[in-house]
Amino acid sequence: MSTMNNICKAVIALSAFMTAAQCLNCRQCPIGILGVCLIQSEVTCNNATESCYKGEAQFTATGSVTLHTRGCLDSDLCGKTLTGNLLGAAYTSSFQCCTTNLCNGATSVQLPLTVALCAAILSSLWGICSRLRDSRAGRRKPSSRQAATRRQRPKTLTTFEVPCIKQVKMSESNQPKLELFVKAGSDGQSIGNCPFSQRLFMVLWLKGVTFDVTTVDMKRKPDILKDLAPGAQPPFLLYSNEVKTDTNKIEEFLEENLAPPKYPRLAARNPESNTAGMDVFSKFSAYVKNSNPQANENLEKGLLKALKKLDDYLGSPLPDEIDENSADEVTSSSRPFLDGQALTLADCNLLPKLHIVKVVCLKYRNFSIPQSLTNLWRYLNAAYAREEFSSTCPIDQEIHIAYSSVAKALK
Ligand SMILES: N[C@@H](CCC(=O)N[C@@H](CS)C(=O)NCC(=O)O)C(=O)O
Repeated sequence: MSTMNNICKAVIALSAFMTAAQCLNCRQCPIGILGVCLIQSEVTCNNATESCYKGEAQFTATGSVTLHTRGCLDSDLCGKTLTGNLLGAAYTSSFQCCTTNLCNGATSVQLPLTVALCAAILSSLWGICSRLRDSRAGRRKPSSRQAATRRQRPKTLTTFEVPCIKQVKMSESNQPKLELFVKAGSDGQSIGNCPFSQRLFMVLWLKGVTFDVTTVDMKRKPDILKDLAPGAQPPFLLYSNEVKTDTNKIEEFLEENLAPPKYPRLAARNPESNTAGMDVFSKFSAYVKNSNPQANENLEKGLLKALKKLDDYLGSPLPDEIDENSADEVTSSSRPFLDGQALTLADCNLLPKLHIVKVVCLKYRNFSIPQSLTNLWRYLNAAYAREEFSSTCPIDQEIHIAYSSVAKALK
């Protein structure tokens, strides 16, 4: 399992170097020999100044080996023939560009993961095409922030740190195209503070389906979204070519359409799990929005009461934890999640909000969830240990920024 994980991470790490990102989609072939592309995928270019390109590099000494590459390229290199020197060998390279989606080649091929991995390793070791491009285009390595978000990629080979659309497609093709648009952070790229977006992100991840995630910068909403979902706020889901904008309905739709036997059922079995912790967020909002020092204590008590109620739910056995045939009476529960051993829709709804409560209360009220709420802490720790939750959380600073004008100073 962990070997598989490492393999996936290796593929992701390698492909991260080979791909660029943003709104124009291009065919990407990091390396092709004799007209055959070794690993082909789609890529979304990094910025508006890039075009799709087909490139050829010929080593002048031999004249016989021509390398082909495809991908995104700074437009000012288009049509140029360049000469250079790579590892002591002189080469000339030329780039032909075009500027419409996927204009630089034929339909992508889907390679099995192992083949793709080998090709990726091969081309990465070789590194010729990227060096050719990078030495000419002056491309920088990804920044540490980008590198950090890349590490968070889901196992589905989905990326979610870039605006617009991008995914290295190496998985099954017989499923509808799914794309989740989530709110972007203050940098316009990373995941923003939006519990609805995180909820759906978690649902899709838990379903085990392949999907794209696109962060939407609310300050400069891409035109494509103005057409797709005018006036709507993220999250939205694009399912085949249909846009859905209501979080609850999207969740229902996914549960109905991505159902067993192919996909897991995620609904909680006990209806109480869906309402447990429901009042935590409203009590939290009242607590952090208040600026009157006299009211603070009572509002904090209100939040504590709601947290304690949730703690009690998590510490009380569910009906299926009580064995009717056993002589021992079961009086407590040590289950990790709201509805039992597995994450359910109830957790996807509550956890993003609890995370915000934890982060905002510490920053703006110096308040921490009491350690005495052991069931609640068991729950939170179990959740943070799961990638579906921890990798879909915005960074704390995003939450701080989002609440900087909402949380009021006490005076
Ligand atoms: N589409 C959602 C509502 C989404 C929503 O309220 N999104 C918030 C963030 S979680 C938003 O985008 N607010 C505007 C903003 O943050 O600029 C629904 O109706 O279920």
